[in-house]
Amino acid sequence: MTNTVTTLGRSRSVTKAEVAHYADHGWVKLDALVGPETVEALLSLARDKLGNDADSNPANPRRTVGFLNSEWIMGIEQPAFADLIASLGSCAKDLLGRNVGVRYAVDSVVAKLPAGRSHRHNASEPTVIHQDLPTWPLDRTGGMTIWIALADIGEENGTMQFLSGSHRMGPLAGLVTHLDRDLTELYPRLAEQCPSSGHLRYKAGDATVHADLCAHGAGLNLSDDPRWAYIIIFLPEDATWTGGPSNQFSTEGLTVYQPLPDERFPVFGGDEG
Ligand SMILES: O=C(O)CCC(=O)C(=O)O
Repeated sequence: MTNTVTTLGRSRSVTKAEVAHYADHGWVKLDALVGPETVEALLSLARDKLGNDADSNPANPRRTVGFLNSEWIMGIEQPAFADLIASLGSCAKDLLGRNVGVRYAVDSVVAKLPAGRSHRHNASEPTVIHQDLPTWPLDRTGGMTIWIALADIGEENGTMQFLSGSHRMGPLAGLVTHLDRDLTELYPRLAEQCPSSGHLRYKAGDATVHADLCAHGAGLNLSDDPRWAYIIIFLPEDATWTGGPSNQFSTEGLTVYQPLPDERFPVFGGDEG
């Protein structure tokens, strides 16, 4: 691990208005969630993991999608991440809107590669509009992804759009079953029922949070640079494992219909948190 990660700082907290937006729409934009030093350290870590071109790491058999190159960070195991992850956990707890804590699941650095070039990794496709929960082996909703931009980016870089209100539509389909088709093709009324946020613009350090049932997708990265982000997933503390596989987190040692073990998936904002 490089010493750059020693500069990781805490995120800010979320406001009441942001909590209300998330509850209503299933996603929220959090401007300036983390500071410039933290962005710089995370970007440097991302470059260490994926290479400056975001295309130099070995092929990863776990990765099944063609729209991202990614590597797990497992910041939870590194003291330098403690403040950052605890503060993001506190944001997630406020957004969850239930009287239980949130559980860290996994964190990663991800990059969408520039379109129209040949790359080692197949990671330059548009992000198909999908929900996350149908491919997570869990018995309940409430999980969320905090997605932090590590550079200034907009639609031309292939940023995400969110279908507002789709978090209330129930599980519609698992991404693995519609990898080449948007959910809006499977459900033609979805786009009119759940209007799009439009492809968002982020400054470095801005973030979005999307609920595990909020449909989201992204276009092509038409710029010359990789679209870098740090993402972290929190789950409701009481979610239990249904016994299925996951390419998001390791299921080794989990017990069916029991919550994930605290040692590997620590809880923030629970009874003791
Ligand atoms: O970064 C992207 O384009 C997609 C990310 C995504 O689907 C997710 O974080 O759930």
